[in-house]
Parts: sequence; structure tokens; C-alpha cells
Amino acid sequence: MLDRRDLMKRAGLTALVTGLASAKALALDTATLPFDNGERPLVRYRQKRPMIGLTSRPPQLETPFSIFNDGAITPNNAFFVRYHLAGVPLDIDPDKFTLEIKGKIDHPLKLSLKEIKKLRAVELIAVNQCSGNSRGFFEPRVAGGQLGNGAMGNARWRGVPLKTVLDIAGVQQGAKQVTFNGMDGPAMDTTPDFVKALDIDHARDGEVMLAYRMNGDDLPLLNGFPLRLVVPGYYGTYWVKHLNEITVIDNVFDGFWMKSAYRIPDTPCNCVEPGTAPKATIPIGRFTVRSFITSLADGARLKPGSTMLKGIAFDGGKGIREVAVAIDGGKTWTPAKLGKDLGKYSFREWKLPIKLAAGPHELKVRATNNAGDTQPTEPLWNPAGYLRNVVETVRVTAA
Ligand SMILES: Nc1nc2c(c(=O)[nH]1)N[C@H]1C(S)=C(S)[C@@H](COP(=O)(O)O)O[C@H]1N2
Ligand SMILES: [Mo]
Repeated sequence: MLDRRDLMKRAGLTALVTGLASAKALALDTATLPFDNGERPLVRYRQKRPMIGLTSRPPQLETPFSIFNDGAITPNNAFFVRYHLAGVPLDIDPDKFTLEIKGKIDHPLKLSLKEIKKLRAVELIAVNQCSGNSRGFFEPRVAGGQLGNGAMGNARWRGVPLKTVLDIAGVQQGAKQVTFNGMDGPAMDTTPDFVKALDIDHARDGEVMLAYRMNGDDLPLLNGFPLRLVVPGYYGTYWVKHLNEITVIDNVFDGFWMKSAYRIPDTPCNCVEPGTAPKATIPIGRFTVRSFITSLADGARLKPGSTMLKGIAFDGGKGIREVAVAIDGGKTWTPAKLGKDLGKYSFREWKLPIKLAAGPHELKVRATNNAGDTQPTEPLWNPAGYLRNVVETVRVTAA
């Protein structure tokens, strides 16, 4: 058996996993998420700045939350990383890379990266968010990665509409779904390969994208180099990385990651009574509406008086209509000023000047989208820890 460091070396990933043994003594090398057992090492991987490490095999990295205060776009080197299978591809030769399109199509295809880049490109700013973002805050707690709020990010994606490639391939009558597989695979375990599916109409909506650029650069390796699916408004689980195999099928795909995992209760709120199991489930889909304060962290101390409160909001693609802030624990709400509109799938920045008297304060933020969907005051619960979108509270003290 190789030890962890050998594996990392072999993997070509420089992981400076520090402070593991004595997390508390090396305060600078750890981050503490605000829930039980929230201590995490700060880790460094190829093309990434120090990130909050959740697991190392496979790498799962969370974005330190303060980065969301720097602007609406999340830098590539701070963008979160999520994998399911230990077999992460590490040495990908972009000149040898091909994307295969097969199944219920007239012209089976194998496209090189060069050929894909010759097709007419489109650009879109869109949030990618893991279904389990913020799972660590669930009460009662649920199994799965205990994530803070950093399993999300917003980037400018450039690539080719999936529709373009499907049209070239010639989708046949009776096609129902399209499946997506990446180059990563199960390594030493029996976990099923990570394959996801979209309905054929969704796959052909012109927005779902085969992306090869992120914020003006090649995709970072850990974010899917050289090609990934971008499914605007949908949870990250559909955004298959290192995408090299697309199959058009005439049935509903029943692979593990669609049929058993990434499912939410089939109830109007997609929630159930905390601690209970849903009777029926459906695959997870679009993001719920969320908003965050980014300029002040929970537990912060600041001077009494005026301060500019800042944050971000987003939803599953209707676009943000309003962000309101309460500095009195939720009794009175004041609309914030929205920042530049970067598109309906993007983070929307907001700000509001506030005045805080000396003492403790509960600051809350609530967004509403163009369909009138908003955020619940009390958290909704489901057993997988998905869809969290309760109105967030930041407790600060002015002194
Ligand atoms: N090939 C591959 N693609 C994948 C996954 C994976 O395990 N393998 N995980 C998915 C999940 S659940 C999420 S949340 C996003 C995360 O994207 P990121 O790692 O670029 O942030 O990738 C998706 N694409
Ligand atoms: Mo995810």
C-alpha cells in the first residue's frame, strides 16, 4: 500500500496537508467551519490557492468564504472542487483528448479538442454549486460531506452549445435522454462510475454547454480540464468534468448517480419532516434562491456607526429581483442596492449602508427572484442535505 504522500506525489498533486495532526496548534493552517467537528486543514493543490480540505482521496476542496467578498466572479484558483471517485485523471494530453458522441444518433462522432474549438463559441456567466453545499448546517445532521457555504462559485464559461454537437451527430426519433461520462473512474473501490443524464429537450436547449474555458483560461485540471459540461441553473452534479463520452438513449437512464443518488423528496417544498424519509423522490434539478452577507463573518466585531454591508445572491435562472436586509433579527427589511447584472445564472452582488449601535446584532439577508420565489425563515430539511436556502443570519457585535 502506498501512503498518502506517495499517492499525492504519484497523482502529481502537490498537497501540503498541514496541521492534520495538531490542528489546533497550527491555527494558521486550519479553518474552522461554524458547526460541530468543523475543523479542516487548509490544503494546497495544483493551480489552487490554499483551500479548505474536506477529503484528499479524491480531492474535495471548499472555497474560503471571504473570497466571495472580492467580487462576483470566483477566481479559478479559488474555485471549489468536488469528486466522487478516487481515479481522478491527472495527465491529460489535450492533443490526444477526444469527445465521443454515440447512441441514438445518425452519425457517431469522435471530436478532438481542436475540432470542438473550431465550432462557434458562446459565453455565459453561471454559478456552479454542489447539491450538498452548506450540508454541515443541517439539523438534525445528515450523512455526507459536512460542507460550509464554500461549495459554490461563479465563473465566465466559454465553449460550444451541446445542441451544436448533438445537431451535427443527428439525434434520432425516440431519443429521451443524453448521458454524460468523464475520464475519472472508480480506482480501488466498487463505487459505480460517475455518469449523469439530462432529458433530451434540456440537452438541446442551447444553453447547456461543453465548456473549455473558465474566466479566460483553460479549465483548471481539478475543475474538469480540458472539457466539462455546464448546466446553467442546475446543481453541480450535472456539470460532468473531463467529459469524453456522450450517449443519446431512448429510455430514462437508471445508473446509480441518477436512480439512487442526488434525489430530493417529491413534495411541493422538496422537503420532509426533519428526521423522516420521503415516500418518493425525484432527481435534483435547479438551484433554490440563496443570498449571503460576504462583508462580515459570523462572530465579527466592528466599530459602532456606519458600515457598508455587502453580499451576493443567486437562483436557478429566473434572475434576482430583490435583496432585502434586516439588521434587527428579521423584523424590518430594507431593500439593498443590486450590483451589475451579469446574467440570470450569475451571482448578483448587492450592498446596503447600515448603521449599528453598540451591542450585539443579528443581520439577515433574503433574496427574491423574478418568479417571486424567495427564501424560508426556517430551514427546510431533506435526508441528503441538499437545497439549503434558509435566510442566513450573521451575528456581529459593535463595540
Ligand atoms: N467527472 C466528474 N465530474 C463531476 C463530478 C465527478 O465526481 N466526476 N462531480 C460533480 C459534482 S457533484 C459537482 S458539485 C461538480 C463540482 O465541480 P467543480 O469540482 O469544478 O467545482 O462537478 C461535477 N462533475
Ligand atoms: Mo456536488
